[in-house]
Amino acid sequence: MASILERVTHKIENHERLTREDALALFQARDVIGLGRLADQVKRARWADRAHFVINRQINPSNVCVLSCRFCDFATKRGRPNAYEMTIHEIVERLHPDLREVHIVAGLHPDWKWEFYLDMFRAIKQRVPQIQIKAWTAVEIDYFSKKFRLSVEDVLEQLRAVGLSALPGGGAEVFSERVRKALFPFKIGAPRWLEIHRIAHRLGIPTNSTLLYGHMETYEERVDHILRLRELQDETGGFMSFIPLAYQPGKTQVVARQTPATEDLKTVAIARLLLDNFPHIKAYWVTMGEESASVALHFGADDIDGTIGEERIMHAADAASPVSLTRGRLVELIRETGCVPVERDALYHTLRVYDDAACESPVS
Ligand code: V47
Repeated sequence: MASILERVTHKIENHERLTREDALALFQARDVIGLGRLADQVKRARWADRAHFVINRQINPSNVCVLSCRFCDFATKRGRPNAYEMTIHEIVERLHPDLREVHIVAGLHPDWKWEFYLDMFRAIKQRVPQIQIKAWTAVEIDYFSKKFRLSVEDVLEQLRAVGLSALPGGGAEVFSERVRKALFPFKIGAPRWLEIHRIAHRLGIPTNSTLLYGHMETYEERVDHILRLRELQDETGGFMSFIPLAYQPGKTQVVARQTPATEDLKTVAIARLLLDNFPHIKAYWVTMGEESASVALHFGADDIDGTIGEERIMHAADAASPVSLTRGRLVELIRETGCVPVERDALYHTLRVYDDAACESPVS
């Protein structure tokens, strides 16, 4: 009988879609290298040897949050020693003219007014007019809608009017009611997360998607999550990328340690094979680490995110990665894998292809 890899290879060659059963069998397959090779072929058919990155800055304006999700080491309450809140001035002074993307995600702040969020974007655009703002997860959009009594459409349209370009993919965690009840019972679940992304896509706002894995979810739950994203993408076509986020256990005691590299690489590869309608699979170096992220570029990923500058969510959970990488390091990291670095903007427009190593001057 043919192995699962042979069966899946046959399906891919015949442009047949992979099923839930295929994906579950791939998670059990022992031939991780063969799986990676197959995902790499699929990636190469789309992107050849290109690998994307972005000159970006992450800003997490506050960790004060009305929720207290069990898996999260970032959120806290006002008055606690680790609580912080940035002013608009403090946000804006983190930006510089070379940036193409600012990625903003925070806690669900109990007191900030709607005008504060709008003024934040106005000030960002005033400081760096060409920057693209990728901000607020579906969880935050839902919170704004309820707190400020606006429809989701109004929230998104008003944010777009002051500079929003795209939504990040966070807040999805894992689309399992079982896990939600255990780890984030007061956060929106799958139907609302998907609905908000559907609305964004309908309004022409592209979005990303994530999966938080490596805690208490099963392979079935991981696969169901990815398939629900595939289903919405069939309907709207509005997702740019899928980002598997390896859980950083921090001090939460949800699990003892982070998933091993093989698990991260399998998840990237299976996502690339299942998500035949997604342009990009991102190996997020902050959670995977630079080493696994670079190997992931041979396991189906075509993107490694960006310079970041500062990251507080994963680092509150003791992520071992640095908080920032330079453009030069990202270019080098991609080149070391044999891929061609492609600098992109937040919407994946190509800005520069680093295809001539010989005439490259050192990049900062
Ligand atoms: O929703 C929280 C996750 C997400 C931990 O769209 C954790 O390009 C691992 O939205 N270990 C927010 N993950 C991050 C996010 C994101 C990140 C990178 C790229 C993009 C993009 C979006 O971070 C949350 C949650 O799922 N998270 N705590 C943790 N300890």
